[in-house]
Amino acid sequence: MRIIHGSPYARTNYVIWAMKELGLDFDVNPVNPMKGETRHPDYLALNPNGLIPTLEEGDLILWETMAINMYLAKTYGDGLLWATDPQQEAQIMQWLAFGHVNLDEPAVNYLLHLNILPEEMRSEAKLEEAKTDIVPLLEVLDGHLAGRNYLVDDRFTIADLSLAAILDYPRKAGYDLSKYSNISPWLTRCVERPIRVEMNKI
Ligand SMILES: N[C@@H](CCC(=O)N[C@@H](CS)C(=O)NCC(=O)O)C(=O)O
Repeated sequence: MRIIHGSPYARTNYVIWAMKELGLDFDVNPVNPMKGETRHPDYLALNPNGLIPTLEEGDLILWETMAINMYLAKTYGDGLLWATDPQQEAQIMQWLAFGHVNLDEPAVNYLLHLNILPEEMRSEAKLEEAKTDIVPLLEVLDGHLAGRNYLVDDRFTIADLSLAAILDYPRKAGYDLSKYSNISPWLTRCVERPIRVEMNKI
């Protein structure tokens, strides 16, 4: 039995996309941080950080989105979302770290202060900071994608999935990526995958 604990609209969404691409069966146990459900003792017993998502797969309890997606891709994605060549594997990990450690923070802060947080908690200064902080990261990504269809090995891997998932929310919220001439077609290529199109209908 595989259970993903979280909210389909938060970072949990990155994991759900990966599981769907890999054709894995799973249940979603809804955990809503806005209702304090991440602070419930039962949830803290799974993830002492009080954050979503958490993957439960048999005896395995795993948190941190990047670790979960690496585990899923590596275990079930050979030839699909992962790589067998150690150098390509390292490049996938490089882009995952870039996405989850660097890019995710300003992307999420942009959304939080644009429209997700209750109005009284939003900050114009933090919104502007997120917009500024994301620019050099987008420039790095755009530069790498010049002349490439995908981040590693010119095929869709967990690195593309994770970075596209991170950027898909700002894109849908109106963040203008059009000036990044390589990111724009790459992101379209990723989010127009049939599984993602289905997910975006919900
Ligand atoms: N580094 C963690 C971050 C997880 C995280 O911040 N999750 C958010 C929702 S997307 C959360 O649980 N927030 C609840 C809170 O901050 O109390 C990961 O990537 O899994």
